[in-house]
Amino acid sequence: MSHPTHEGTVPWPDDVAADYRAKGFWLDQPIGDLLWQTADLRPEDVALVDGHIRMPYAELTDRADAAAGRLLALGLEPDDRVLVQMPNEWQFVVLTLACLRAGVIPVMALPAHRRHELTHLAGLSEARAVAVRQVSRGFDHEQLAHDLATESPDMQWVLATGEPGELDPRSVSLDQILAPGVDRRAERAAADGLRPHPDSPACFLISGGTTGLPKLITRTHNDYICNLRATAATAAMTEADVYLGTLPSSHNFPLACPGILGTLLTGGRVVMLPSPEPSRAFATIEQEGVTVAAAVPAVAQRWIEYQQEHGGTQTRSLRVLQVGGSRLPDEYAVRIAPALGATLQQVFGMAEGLINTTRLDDPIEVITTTQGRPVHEADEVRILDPAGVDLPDGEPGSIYTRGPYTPRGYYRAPEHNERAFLPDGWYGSGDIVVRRPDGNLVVQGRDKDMINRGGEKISAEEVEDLLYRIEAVEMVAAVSMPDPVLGERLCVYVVVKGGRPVPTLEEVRAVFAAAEVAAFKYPDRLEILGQLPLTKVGKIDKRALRQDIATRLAHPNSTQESAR
Ligand code: OOB
Repeated sequence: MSHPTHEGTVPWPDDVAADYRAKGFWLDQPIGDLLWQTADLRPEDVALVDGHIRMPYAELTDRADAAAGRLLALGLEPDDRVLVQMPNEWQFVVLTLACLRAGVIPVMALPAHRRHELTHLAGLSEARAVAVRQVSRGFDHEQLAHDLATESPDMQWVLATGEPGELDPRSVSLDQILAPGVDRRAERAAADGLRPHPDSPACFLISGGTTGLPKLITRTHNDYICNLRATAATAAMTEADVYLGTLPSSHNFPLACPGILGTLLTGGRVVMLPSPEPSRAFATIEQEGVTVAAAVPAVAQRWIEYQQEHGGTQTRSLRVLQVGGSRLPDEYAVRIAPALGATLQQVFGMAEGLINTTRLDDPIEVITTTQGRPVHEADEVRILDPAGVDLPDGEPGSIYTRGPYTPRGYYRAPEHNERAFLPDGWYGSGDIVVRRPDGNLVVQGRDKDMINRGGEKISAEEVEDLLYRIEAVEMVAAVSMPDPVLGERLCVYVVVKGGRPVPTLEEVRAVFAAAEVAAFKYPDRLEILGQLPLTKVGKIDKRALRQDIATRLAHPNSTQESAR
């Protein structure tokens, strides 16, 4: 099958791609084809649950096909991008499937993103439409979407749930787009005929990012199917499974590891919940007979504590609890099975590709102390020292990877690609990892300048750039500080220009709010220093600062500004 050339993406080399095809790792089918095959086998079975809505497979695929047709009728074309920012609700799933059918590419913005991030993502992807829930958690997404459309030269449509606003002629009712079809057979036939190229992007994911604003990651139909099938296999998914989607669905983990798409591909059922708050999550698990759920460590921790406080058997149906996104402390790992009655599956993954998991039948020691091993036989992993030399098992080093679902570069980011990828396509995630002789990986730290705040990734550079907008700021450094709940929080060190008033944490946070930045990037703590410590080569010594804040937290009687 010939390659389409997708400007801005970095293809796998031809010989590697041919090998992946020959071995059946790439099926050369669009995701829609496979998913619709699964759906056709069980039209009456409930595919998607959201509150009182219970949508059978037939209705899900009908709506998605009708929606695919309506998106194209609007004027969108295959390969056009739609910036999608929606909460966990059935509309997100139908819209995503419609895009996959039509070959329109969803750009998976996070619900927490605000003008700062969305403007960047819209510009970089040249999005022609934006899709939002009108108002979510008290925030007027529709208004912001209209502002984006006004400012972004490519953006022609604002798709919003609810009655189309009278704001301007670009408004389109997302409810109407996602409504049931009128002529089922015709809409199905039309969508069947679209079949996006399997090497074309199925979606754009957002990178956690270490430099400035987030990068876009193009995931092709071929690579994403490979990701879905491998992660569904390691979670032993079957059509009897009921998956609970509580993490924001646009993250790779709940979307595709196996997540929403992997569950649907297996013929199981997806239950959408807007938040992982324990009382509601537990009630839903019980009511819907949820068998598989995914959580970040902070959520798993809350679930364990809630269960221990309230007792009962609400989570009885839960077969697997996947935990990933940041390091799960071993002391919590051992408590999951006894408290929740589910097998823990640690997941060390990245939007850039490689997914590692523990296996359900692994010894308990592996499950509770490691982050597992690659899910696919063709995943390649190397652990390198700072000079780029391969390290033996047992020695910590930087992890590099290649494989059938790990793209070879970020979208339109040649300079950044030079830093993040080795010349022969190995992606360096910036995690410091030990590979044990049994092949399992243990994540020990990172050498990337990022803060992992409960699974949400914050680029230190992005935060520092924002801080320099403050007049009085002479020098800054953003570092992680340990936190018992989120694992890490964001601490900023600031040197103030001589004679200028020292800003408070509230003032700093107000600057971030005024810049309309996602709230998880607001600093949690501010430390003022006369000067920042430097390394021998004259760079800011962040290791010393992390040590400093850890010491201050351990001895909390120093004068400081804290958000907590
Ligand atoms: C997931 O994806 P991203 O793209 O938000 O973040 C990737 C980074 C990794 O490079 C690593 O630094 C960290 O998140 N991470 C973990 C981890 N899982 C992810 N660090 C320690 N232990 C873990 N278990 O976070 C993601 C994507 C797919 C599945 C699961 C997580």
